[in-house]
Amino acid sequence: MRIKLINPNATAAMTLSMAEAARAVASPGTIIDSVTAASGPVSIEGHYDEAFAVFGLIEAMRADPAADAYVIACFGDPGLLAAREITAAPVLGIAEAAMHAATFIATSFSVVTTLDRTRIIAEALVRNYGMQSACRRVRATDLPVLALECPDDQVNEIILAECQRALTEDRCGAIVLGCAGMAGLVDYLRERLPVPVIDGVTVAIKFAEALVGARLATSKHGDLAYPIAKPYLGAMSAYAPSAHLPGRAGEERPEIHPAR
Ligand code: 2AL
Repeated sequence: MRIKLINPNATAAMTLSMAEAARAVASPGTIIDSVTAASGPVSIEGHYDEAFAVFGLIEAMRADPAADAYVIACFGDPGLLAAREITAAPVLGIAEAAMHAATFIATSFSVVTTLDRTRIIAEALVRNYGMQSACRRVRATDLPVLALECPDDQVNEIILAECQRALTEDRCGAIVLGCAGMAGLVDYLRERLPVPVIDGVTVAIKFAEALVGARLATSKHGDLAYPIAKPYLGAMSAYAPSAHLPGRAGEERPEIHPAR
């Protein structure tokens, strides 16, 4: 199977580190096909960044409609439901995947993320995903996302110290890493912390493999049905959903809803 790992920010160095983490856990028959957003913000650290990152995400999906599953590798899960609308393949967001993984192996978790404003966005995701009873706290490190691009000892120590505070102050049973850029830190943190450390990129890959293996596709009924065909005006015209849903010969799953 081929999983499209999409970094919705435009920083290629981050894509490389998350792809390495993904390939380290992928099953032998799984191809991790990673891609960096061709347009949009270099890091996603707020609502405005998220709104514009969705264009790069959708472009990446449209450029590759035949992937078996898609992983959106940003902890804000930007555009997750929009992405699920345009394909029948499973689409995983790393925040949702990580929080669910945490509840399978612990009764509580804390999230350690980047900036304080990102903390507030992650708290909203916790509520949105119904994780309030399991999530003890979302903690910020005040590190900008791009500080994780090639983390040095100081960055590693800041994240480790926040994880340690989570254990003593929140008494959580697991740590969820709140940024895709932290995927390469898992081994460093696991060696130093007595609880499971969950990186959303790797668990999203494993969930994607499980869903494809179980022959489960994204529902095309109700709000995840393909978008309603209509014109989009002005600069957004290229993103207008088309009226027809071409299926590839011999495939049940229709391709991603193309532009007209
Ligand atoms: C992120 C992330 O994972 N990638 C990015 O650009 N921004 N989210 C975050 N919480 O810092």
